Amino acid sequence: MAVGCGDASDEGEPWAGEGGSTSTEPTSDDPPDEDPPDEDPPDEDDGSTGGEDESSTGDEPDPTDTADGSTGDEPEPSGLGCEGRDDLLLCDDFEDGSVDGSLWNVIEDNGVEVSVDEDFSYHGGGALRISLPSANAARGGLVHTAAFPVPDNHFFGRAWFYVGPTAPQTHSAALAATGQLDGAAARYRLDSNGGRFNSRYTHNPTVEQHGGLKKFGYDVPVEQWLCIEWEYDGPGSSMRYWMDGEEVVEMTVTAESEEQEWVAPIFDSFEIGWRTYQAAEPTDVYWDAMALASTRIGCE
Ligand SMILES: [Ca+2]
Repeated sequence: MAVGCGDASDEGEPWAGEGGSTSTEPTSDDPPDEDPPDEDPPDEDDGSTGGEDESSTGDEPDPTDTADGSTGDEPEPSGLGCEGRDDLLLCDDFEDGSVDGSLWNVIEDNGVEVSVDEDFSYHGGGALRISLPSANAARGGLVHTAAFPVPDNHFFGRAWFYVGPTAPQTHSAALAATGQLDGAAARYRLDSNGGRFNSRYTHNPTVEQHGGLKKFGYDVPVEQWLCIEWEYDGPGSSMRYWMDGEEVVEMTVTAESEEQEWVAPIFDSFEIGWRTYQAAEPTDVYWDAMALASTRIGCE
């Protein structure tokens, strides 16, 4: 069962996830080699005091930011299924046996296979599976546009994540919300480097740091399900993540926390999947019980 707030009018529309509807080619601000392998060495295990990458993120976020009511309260369990969830902007529990083409455009670049696995899931009897070969710029995922723009350009997300048998150690991207800002794609993302999740912002005209601005982090668990929640607040230039229900404050971005504001575009698409900018060991990434909403959704 999968539901979206939009109708199916976007079905069949060319994938517009990378910089609007102009092209399906990689955009200039996000080439496959955007990050060299040594940009975020795997041994970087201290995101709060890391190397040059952290130079723009010296302001530790105020943990009290989590108590602002709209984002910090633990939601009441509302179930993981999508049946009847008209309160959500988008919901897919991958229970239909295949990818719902009315909601998603599928990306399979450089040998990646995207499918619904009915034998392995967190919830119910199906999950999205991204089978990654060892290849540069391997990219598999789903892009949704119909729910965008979202109210107030501000949304929350929730999805259950699994990777195995290994977690890619090279630079990878898992989630991305994209829009146009001053004529170029700007993205709020969840990436990983050296097996560690990080908040990420890319907008080539204004971000000089190679590979984008980033804040570490959270160790990517291997062969275990992880509930990932996120908040992308455009007007607030704010990004938050929760892992298994706990906010990862090291990854929290606000307009006040950064030397350079992470100016959000008007989000026009959302991508979930996995892409490796450099070759990693072959592995599988799974996503299940994903949803987008205007309020925090919760893990169960
Ligand atoms: Ca499922």
